[in-house]
Amino acid sequence: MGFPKNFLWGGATAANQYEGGWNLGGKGPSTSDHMTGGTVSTPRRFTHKIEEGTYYPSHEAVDFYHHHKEDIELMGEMGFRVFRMSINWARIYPNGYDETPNQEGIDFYHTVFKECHDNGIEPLVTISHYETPFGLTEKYNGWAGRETIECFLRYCKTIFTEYKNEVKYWLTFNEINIGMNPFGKTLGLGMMMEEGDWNFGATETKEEASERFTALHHQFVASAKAVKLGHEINPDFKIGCMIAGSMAYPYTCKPEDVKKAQDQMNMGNFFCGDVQVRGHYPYYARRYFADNGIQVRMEEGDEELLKNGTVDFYSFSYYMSSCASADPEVAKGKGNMMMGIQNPYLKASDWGWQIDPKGLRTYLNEVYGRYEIPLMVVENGLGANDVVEEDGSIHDSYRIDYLRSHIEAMKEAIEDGVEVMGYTMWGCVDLVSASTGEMKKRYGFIYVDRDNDGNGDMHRARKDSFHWYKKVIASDGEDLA
Ligand code: BGP
Repeated sequence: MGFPKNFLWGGATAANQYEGGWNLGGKGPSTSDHMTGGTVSTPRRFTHKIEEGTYYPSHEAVDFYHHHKEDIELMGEMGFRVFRMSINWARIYPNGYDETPNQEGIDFYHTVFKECHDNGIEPLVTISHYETPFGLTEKYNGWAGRETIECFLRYCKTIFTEYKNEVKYWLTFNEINIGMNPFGKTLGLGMMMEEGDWNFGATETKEEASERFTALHHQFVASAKAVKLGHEINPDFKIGCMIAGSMAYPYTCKPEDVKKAQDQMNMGNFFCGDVQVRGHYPYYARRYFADNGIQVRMEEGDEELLKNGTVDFYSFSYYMSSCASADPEVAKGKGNMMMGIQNPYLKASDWGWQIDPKGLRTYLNEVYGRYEIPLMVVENGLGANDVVEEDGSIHDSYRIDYLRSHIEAMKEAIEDGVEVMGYTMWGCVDLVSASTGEMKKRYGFIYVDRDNDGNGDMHRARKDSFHWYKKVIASDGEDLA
């Protein structure tokens, strides 16, 4: 009972929010490098050209590029067994479509992986985490172009070969189901978006929706081919999918609400996992596409490819849950990427994300029951506004409470019989928020001196949660006090 001894405890980051050095060492720009800063009330803007005098938080982010040694040592001090990070695709292939890789980029990650191993940490690498090279966006409209599949495969071949003895765990696309929403078309699918505010409530025509689902189909094919290729290069590789876990409850027990919640779970949560784990489109796709006039451009042989490239494990992010109602009048939550209806039984974070640890246990059971393959929680955490005391200490008891309750729920799920491989808390070092572009929305065990406008000397500091998590890992999840 309890957490297995080999449980992969650790933390997670993504290059676009963490690494910086956006134009150093031969790196090209990615879609994220074209997103300006924002706040919970002011949306981020997407610009086609990099505007002089405008602040783009990913450009320096929190400068892992120059702080990797220090950060990985701090992770080692906490006892991390795994560190989830992403390789910045445009650091390896600056335009995405280049014929040859950038050696300086390749060397950078060799250094990082060596530091991980020197500190007893196994890297878990996300191959694409909101980092489509901007060159591909301009040339092929990102993943809407079928050519992007081959560019991605070339990139995968390079990194799988280079790092085959340094990295064992891989994820193909971060939160691939962000592409199920119009707001995910640029960040997730690398498609060109009109200049202007990033709009979470964006609507689209049937043609645009067809283009988006075609782009997503290309990612499914690319993911399947990558899994197959990875296993050929090193049969010990474990390659997973990564889903934005969204638990939707019926707002009432009215049968209409129950059906609405089921639809929301299918289209919002299960669709992509169904393709990547089972190797074919789910049965409900046909009706959804027909009802919405969506036509996906598929080629002969694609079905076979999907079947032959199913993932080894299912990973997901989990932050909150939401409700579904058939009544359009029921109030919507605010400031929430998934835009669910508020649950009267739950409290929300300062950014409107509804905190629901028990939902994590339900979610784990739900997904394990569906697929019966190992699961991994690769993102979970609380974005909060931390206060630095005069003596430099940071007392983040609210974060400890959040994490404790979710770890307890995960433990219950393990005792229910669910196979969970590991847990990487999101944003273990403070980093840029994906939805709002802020620094103020902090997740870390490790504080970084950097604010929303790019001020600060980037020094690192241990928060109270740092010492707490160290105890959690040392006790294999037994000491959560
Ligand atoms: C997920 C992303 C991460 C991360 C996290 C927290 O959607 O995979 O990149 O940012 O959410 O979200 P935010 O940064 O908006 O608080």
